[in-house]
Amino acid sequence: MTPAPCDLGNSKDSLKNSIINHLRFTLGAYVESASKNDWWVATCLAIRDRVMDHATKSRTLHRQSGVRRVHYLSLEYLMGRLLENNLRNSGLYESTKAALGEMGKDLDALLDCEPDMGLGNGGLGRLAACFMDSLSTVNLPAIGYGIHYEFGLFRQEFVNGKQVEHPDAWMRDGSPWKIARPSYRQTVQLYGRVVQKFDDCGHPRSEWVETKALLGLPWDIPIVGYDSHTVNVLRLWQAQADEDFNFQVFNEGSYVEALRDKAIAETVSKVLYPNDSTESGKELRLVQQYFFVACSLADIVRRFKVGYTLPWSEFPSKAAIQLNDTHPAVAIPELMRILVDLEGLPWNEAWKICQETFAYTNHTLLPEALEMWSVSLFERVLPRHLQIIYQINQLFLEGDVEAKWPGDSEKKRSLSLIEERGGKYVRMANLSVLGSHATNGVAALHTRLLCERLFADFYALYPDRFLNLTNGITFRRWLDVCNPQLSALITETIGESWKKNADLLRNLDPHADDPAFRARYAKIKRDHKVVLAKIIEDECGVTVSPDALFDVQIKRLHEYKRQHLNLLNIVTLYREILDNPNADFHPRVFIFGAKAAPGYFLAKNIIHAINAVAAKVNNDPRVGDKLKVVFLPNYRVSLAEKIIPASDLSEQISTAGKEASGTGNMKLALNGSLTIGTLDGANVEIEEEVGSENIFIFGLTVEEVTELRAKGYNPWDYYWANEKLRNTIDWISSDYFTGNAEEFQPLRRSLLDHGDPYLCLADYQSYVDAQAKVDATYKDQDKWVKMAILNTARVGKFSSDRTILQYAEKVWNLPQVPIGE
Ligand code: GL7
Repeated sequence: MTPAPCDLGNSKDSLKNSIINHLRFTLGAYVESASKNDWWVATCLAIRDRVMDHATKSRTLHRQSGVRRVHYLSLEYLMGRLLENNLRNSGLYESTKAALGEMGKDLDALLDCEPDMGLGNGGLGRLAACFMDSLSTVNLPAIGYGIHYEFGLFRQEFVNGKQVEHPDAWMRDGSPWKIARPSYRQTVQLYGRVVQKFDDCGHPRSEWVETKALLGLPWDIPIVGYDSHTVNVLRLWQAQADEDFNFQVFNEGSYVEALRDKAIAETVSKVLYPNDSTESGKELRLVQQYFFVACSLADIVRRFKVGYTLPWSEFPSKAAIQLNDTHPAVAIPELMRILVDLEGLPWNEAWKICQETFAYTNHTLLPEALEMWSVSLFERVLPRHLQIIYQINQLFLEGDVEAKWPGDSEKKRSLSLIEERGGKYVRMANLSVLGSHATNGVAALHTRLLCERLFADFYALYPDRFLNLTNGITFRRWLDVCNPQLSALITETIGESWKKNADLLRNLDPHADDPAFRARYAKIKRDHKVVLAKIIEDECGVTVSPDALFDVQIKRLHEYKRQHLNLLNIVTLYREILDNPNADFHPRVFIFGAKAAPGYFLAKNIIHAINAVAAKVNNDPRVGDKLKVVFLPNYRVSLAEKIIPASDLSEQISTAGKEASGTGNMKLALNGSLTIGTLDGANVEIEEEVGSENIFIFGLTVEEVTELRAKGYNPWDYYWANEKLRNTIDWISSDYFTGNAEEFQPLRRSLLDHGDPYLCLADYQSYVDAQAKVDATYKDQDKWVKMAILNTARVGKFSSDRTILQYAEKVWNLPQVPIGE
């Protein structure tokens, strides 16, 4: 008997029925007495029902049509909240709001029930989330693979101005978006040793034996595209023990002992490493990387085997695999192991398949962020993979490298997959370049520096493998969801098509000259500032005026991002206000949001310094409303969504050559926040797009930085030559701000005694001058609003739809596959 189809219509009444049904039958609650959280869960489930059918349809169509799929491997996905995004993307926002409204519930209030899905550290993880949105929107067959962390990035609190970390139990109550797929569970091996055996034909085969086993349970999260029926999935692996517990020990009465292994196994997917750009060498991290890579590859291979009866040489025509940084690079030796050891392919054939399958995105030039694993650790955890890496290396050095540079041992040293100086390490970046057919940087400048510096020798060997794919952001979340008022004004002015073709935003350009349009645009900004002022009041206890200039720096806390340069300017302004109370200075609120890696001492010292300066400035009656400084705790995606639409000025002030791209810069510019920034990362391209008259560029260029360093940079020269700078640094490191002159000595020492590695002092005056220009410009509100509108109008290039279509064309060779109703 065919069951009656359930009513999954999109009308208000259908949605109402679905929500009520979920309240009653899934949650066991009555409409009259259900909690706010129950309503939120029931609403998510009603939407999920409508989405799941399309997920199944997408998967079936992708399989039946036999198209190539891309598999995005990333250790991080910073998804934030999903309900509003899914509602807006699927066009169900209005009907759901109406349905809930009829039942006396306010949708917007329910949205706040959702905990952020914070399975990432910063830009790299959020990029993966934006890419998932774009992949579904532009109808590309894709699967995202990652780890189902029980705890995401830590929750941050300030105690006496200092960062304190708390666990983020984002899914303590489960999540209505994820669906377990136990039938696709995988088993992963670890540790053990390798033995040489011979197969029935007498060929040698390596076998990995005496290993420990771990299970991977996949959880699927549907990814809803905008105005598209493609629903791809994000598949996250949860680690489980091989057996629930050891029966023998259990029978002897050691119940607790018996469960120990289970607990150890589960630590593998317990927590996201809270490091941004740094730190490797932790065994658990390597185990995490291999665990999710092995599960994902087994899943991809399973799909290839059940879907087709094709020779292995056709594998790359069905599966593209993108490595999001080097974190999943162990996938390269893992695929070799599968092909050579398990499937019996000759080495060269397997290697060709690998290179055709993989592509690698590099996200950083920072030397300390380039992953290296000690050979001894690698050998213990993944003995067979180390052998494979050695063999890849030997063939490479004796083959292509020797052919190009005969007898040149220096070249071999630099290109080797093994670093030999100061202990032996596996260089994951070199492995990634060598095992892929494409390596890309994430902004034009970054890619140029990859080719000229980091991978210069690889570039000389394989110039065609390198390309630039400038990052992007999804305009749905970063405009439509976080700023629906501006989104509506744009749609009213130029039509709706910009949501799928961001270049059309250029049609707003002429409206910058229309005073009526400017007034509406300015009002939307001010309304957001009122909302943010309320959040600041609630979170920081500081009253700020929405008429002040909101100056925003939101990003991870890192010396290269130079929050401390921002602080130097703030303290300079503070002093100027005290020295010259009648100066014509437009009131300003400096707003920070940033988490520091828990073990990054100087970053934490900088947070403390900003909070200490804030406490003084905000309570100094001589300053009044002219200057306020606030550090919003627990910066995360959902907070970014509130700050970005309310920002006037966007701080993108990294040392030139350090920020690979940046993506916050794009989000802020899109929402009409003008950039003050260096010629670093994607700032360079933002300037090209918006025009140099609509951005505040300052500071040394990459070439000037190199030159200065070559000459010998001495921060003391700047300190002695610039009285304002000297006073500022001395003041911060006095006892004025905390009563204890020792407190910020680490910061002072870094800036002076330790050589100011990120050149804050060298860029100080140029930054202060640029800030003065900002102040002067802001006083001319007509001009400022015009510049803001032109930023919104001209950043269409930075849509992640454009980025993803470039990946599809230039790297993955993927067709767009629209899914019908
Ligand atoms: C980063 C870069 O630092 C950042 O500039 C870039 O925008 C982002 C996405 O490509 O990747 N690299 C990195 O290791 N992290 C980043 O955010 C953590």
